[in-house]
Amino acid sequence: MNNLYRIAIIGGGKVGSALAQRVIEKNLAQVVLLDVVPGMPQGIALDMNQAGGLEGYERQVLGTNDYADTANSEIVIITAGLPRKPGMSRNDLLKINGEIVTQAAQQAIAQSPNAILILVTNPLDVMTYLAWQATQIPTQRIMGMAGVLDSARFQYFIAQELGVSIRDVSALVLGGHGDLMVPLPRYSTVGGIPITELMEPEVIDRLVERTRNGGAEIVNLMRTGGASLAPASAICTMVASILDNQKRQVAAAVYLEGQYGLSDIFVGVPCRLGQQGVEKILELDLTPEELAQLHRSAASVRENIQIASQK
Ligand code: TXD
Repeated sequence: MNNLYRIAIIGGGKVGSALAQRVIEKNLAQVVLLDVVPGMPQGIALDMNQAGGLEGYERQVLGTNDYADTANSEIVIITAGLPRKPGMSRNDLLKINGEIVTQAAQQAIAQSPNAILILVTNPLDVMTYLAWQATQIPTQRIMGMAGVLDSARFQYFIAQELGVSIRDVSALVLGGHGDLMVPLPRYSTVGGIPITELMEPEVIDRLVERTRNGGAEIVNLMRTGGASLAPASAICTMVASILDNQKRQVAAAVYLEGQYGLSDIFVGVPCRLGQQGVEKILELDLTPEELAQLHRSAASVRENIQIASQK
């Protein structure tokens, strides 16, 4: 693998900084960490670079407030955004983060016109659509991270419930990254055996519900801020698959043009990730109920795109 790859992370908050750490610890790429807060990404970078000798990594993080430093990145990951503050409605947040993400995507792509863009900021599927509209980059080169994380959460809950090694569990979650996401028990397995053959339906329903509320459960426990470690691992999995051309088959928010009866929308479905970005979208033979759930989730994404796009 060419170790001189360069990735840019826009937004050096909890997820952005955790991702920077994952990427350099795996020696995957040089990292440029950009944030609007002066000094903050520079401080994080210095702190992480000083651990290089102890952890044994040679890649470094460059902290910056200037997009020029992100030039010629192979991948740009956008985690920039504001959390919801008291008195701010969901719709207000939608518009504010929409503006942040739109500007971040435009400025980053201006510096790295051939980059692959991975969106992370919530509401994820909506932000991915807005970033695509703002940059007009080919749809193969833009995607949102949610399915890998949601599937990892489902995977963990299944392993815990059955008391089996998490390594033998493979789980699949489709749809938008919200409480209408669509965990798919039929396609979730332990050592190749679908969990529908290993657990009672009520137990599966409980795990599905917990997966849907996976992010909120952590926010409720932590009270300030939310998940960052598993999200960073999920993004890092996508980054590694792209840089290393691994062709991992994962769920990600990708642009649909008729698949699953959906068009002109980004929503989570299984796809293969390699050097070209989204190299293949897989269309599963869903049951009418599963398909209806996916359409419900997509309808809510579409509604939010409209709200975010209103001036
Ligand atoms: O599955 C998923 N997609 C997610 C998404 C999993 C976890 C977190 N998810 C979302 O990612 C979350 O709801 C947020 O929208 C983002 C980032 O989460 P994080 O926990 O890292 O938020 P922070 O710590 O508030 O960091 C956001 C940073 C912060 O440092 C701001 O100063 C910065 O974004 N920020 C900006 N950077 C650059 N440019 C602009 N305009 C900007 N505005 C804010």
